[in-house]
Order: sequence, then C-alpha cells, then structure tokens
Amino acid sequence: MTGVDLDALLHLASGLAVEAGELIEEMRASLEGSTGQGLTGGDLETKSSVVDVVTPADKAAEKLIIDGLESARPDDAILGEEGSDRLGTTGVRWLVDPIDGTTNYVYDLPAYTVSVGAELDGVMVVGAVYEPKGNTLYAARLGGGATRNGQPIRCTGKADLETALIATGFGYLADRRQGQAEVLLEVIPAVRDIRRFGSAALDLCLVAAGQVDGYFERGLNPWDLAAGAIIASEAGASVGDLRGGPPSPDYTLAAPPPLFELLRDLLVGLDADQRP
Ligand code: LIP
Repeated sequence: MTGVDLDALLHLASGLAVEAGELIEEMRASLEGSTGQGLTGGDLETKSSVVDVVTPADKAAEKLIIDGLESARPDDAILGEEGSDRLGTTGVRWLVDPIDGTTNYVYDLPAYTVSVGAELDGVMVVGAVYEPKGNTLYAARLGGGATRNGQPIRCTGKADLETALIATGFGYLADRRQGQAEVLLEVIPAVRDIRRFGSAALDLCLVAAGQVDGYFERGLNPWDLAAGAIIASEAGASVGDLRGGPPSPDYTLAAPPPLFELLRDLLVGLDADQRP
C-alpha cells in the first residue's frame, strides 16, 4: 500500500460526505414543495421493488461526490449506488452511497447518512459516514482508529448475548424480509433488545461508538457497508460474514470480539446466511 496517502483519502472522503449531506438537506424543502404532499406523496422512482425508492437527492448527492472524486483523483475506480461504475488504474476504488437510509430520508426520519469509503488493492482503507440531521461525522482510516466528530470512539466490550443491544435491518424484497424475520424471531429472546434504524452505515457506526453492542444484516450492497465496516473495525469491533470472511452481501456482522463469536454461532445455527 505504498505511495497512497491514506490521510489524504480520508480528508477527501470526509469533505465530500459532509458536502453531500448538506446538499440533501437543502434539497429536502424543494423536493417536498414539488410534490405538495412531502416526499412520500410524490411519484418516486423505484429500483428492485416498489419500496426501494430513489430520489433526485440521491442522484444529486452521488453526482456531487463523483465529480469531487474525479476532480481530485481522476484515475481511481468508483462504484456508486445510483449507477456510477468506472474502472481505475491506481488500485484505489471508491464505494459511494449518497443516501444510506433513503426510506428514512423520504419520511424525514433522522437515521440517514452519506457513506464514502475507499479500498486499496481490495482492502478497505478509509471510511467517512456523515449523518446530516445530527451533523455527525464518523471517520476512520486503516491503522488510525475511528472518530466521531474528531473524537476517538470504541465499541463496547460486551461479552454476553443476554444483555446485548443488537441492531439489524431488512431488505426490499418480501421473501428476503420473511427469512430475516424468521431469524429475528429466534434472536430477540436471546438478547437485550433489537434496534432497527434503517441505515447500515449508521448501524455500523453505532457499533463503533458503543451505542449498540452489535449489528447484523443479510443482503447489504457493497456501498452500504464499505465505510461503516472500517469505522467499526478501527473502533475495535470484529466485522465479517458468518463463515470467516469479510463483510459481504451474504452477511454482515459487527460486534466486539467476544460477542461476535456468540452472535455468529447463533446465526449460523439459524442458517441465517442460507435463507432467501
Ligand atoms: C438500506 C440499508 C439498510 C437496509 C435497508 C436499505 P439504502 O440501504 O442501509 O441497512 O436495512 O433495507 O438497504 O437502500 O437506503 O441505501
């Protein structure tokens, strides 16, 4: 990983995440005004299902971020949720989710974020997640620890299931949600409680900050999890799938090491990554 200044990558990711967050907040008023019924009342574009919506703010925020990346680092690869997909020659690939938690954005609920992460030669090296409603920036670079608004953060040391507060999420397809709910039916009695915030990037940052003990979800896209995963791991959490690999669309699990194994064993026993 020689020759790439990770601090410079993190500075770029953080600046663009905050700028995009400010843009989507500015856009909210005009978008709501255009529909007259708030964003939920308008004819929003959909993707994988009728509940997988995309707004003009998603697209505008992704354009702002991509333009900024291309201006600063024109030879990097980029993958964005709203269609950006370009190859690069530097070994750096950016993974961009312009609004993670789009449903929350549409309903004006607080938990939505802008997520900008970068991998170098396939290894996540920086992550920036900005939560505009709370003006909160989570950030990390490989080997540099994790921060929230510039202050160091650490995951909890939770080592038991019974008192663990666990975040999770559900997909856009009904059969996927059915399988996730069946798993949750077995998890809920085993833990303190469940939280469903609606943004994977935020869930991972809350693990990093010790505001939940663990998080799991099946079916995330690479851009959902990229930045939050390194923020959680730099805050001391184990982050991976259920089979000894890195976090992936198959499964993403994040928790302090003792709890990670307990949750993994529980989820493997439920075939949580084998369901639809
Ligand atoms: C969201 C994820 C969340 C998941 C939602 C959705 P999006 O991403 O961050 O964890 O439960 O179903 O996939 O679509 O808002 O970028």
